[in-house]
Amino acid sequence: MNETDMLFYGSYAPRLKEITRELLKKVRMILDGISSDTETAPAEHLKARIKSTDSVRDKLLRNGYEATAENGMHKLSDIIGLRVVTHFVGDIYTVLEQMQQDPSWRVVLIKDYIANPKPNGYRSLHIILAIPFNCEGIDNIMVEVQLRTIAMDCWASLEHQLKYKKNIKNANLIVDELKRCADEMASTDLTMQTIRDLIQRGN
Ligand code: 0O2
Repeated sequence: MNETDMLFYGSYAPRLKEITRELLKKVRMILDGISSDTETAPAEHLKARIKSTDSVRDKLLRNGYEATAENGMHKLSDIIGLRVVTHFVGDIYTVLEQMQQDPSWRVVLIKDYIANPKPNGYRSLHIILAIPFNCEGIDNIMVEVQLRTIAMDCWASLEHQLKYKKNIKNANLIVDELKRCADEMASTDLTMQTIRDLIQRGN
């Protein structure tokens, strides 16, 4: 959290940082548990972020709310966001299963953009969790956990960069090409999963 974010979040800031640390620890434990059960690490990496002031303000204004930290805490479900990047598609559902069983939170919503990709080709599985906040009169906050493979993460990261390039010529062509890349990467993900299954079964 930079200085602008500290000022924006004010008295919520210390608790937000504390919860983010706790969540990272908890999810790391879940990933380690899967690793020791299956003898393969499900995640390539795990990271967390507290939403930037600009991003909170944009989202609140877009949804017709005043751009305050208090509204952010009450109206947004991704002030805290975690991202688990897995090796294989199957790992995503293994992690989901473990997260659904954990008593530290309540699973509020699952958005499966892998089974149902967004029209632009975006794929990931989003879990919205309700986590005890117990600070400044707020009992619970929502947290968004994004689960995606390395290939999905690669596509999302490149698409995110390109989206912010202004004055793109042939925008329709670019959209079509990005969608084609997303579909090709999804197809590769499935092939990699099949190869892993074959290896694990001993061919
Ligand atoms: P950041 O930088 O991650 O904070 P909305 O955000 O209003 O469109 P909703 O329902 O809140 O919709 O969330 P949604 O669409 O389920 O997921 C929001 C987050 O998923 C985004 O966060 C991105 O991180 C990611 N995401 C969703 N769609 C796309 C996409 O088409 N391309 C890429 N690269 N990422 C996507 P934020 O808030 O945009 O930003």
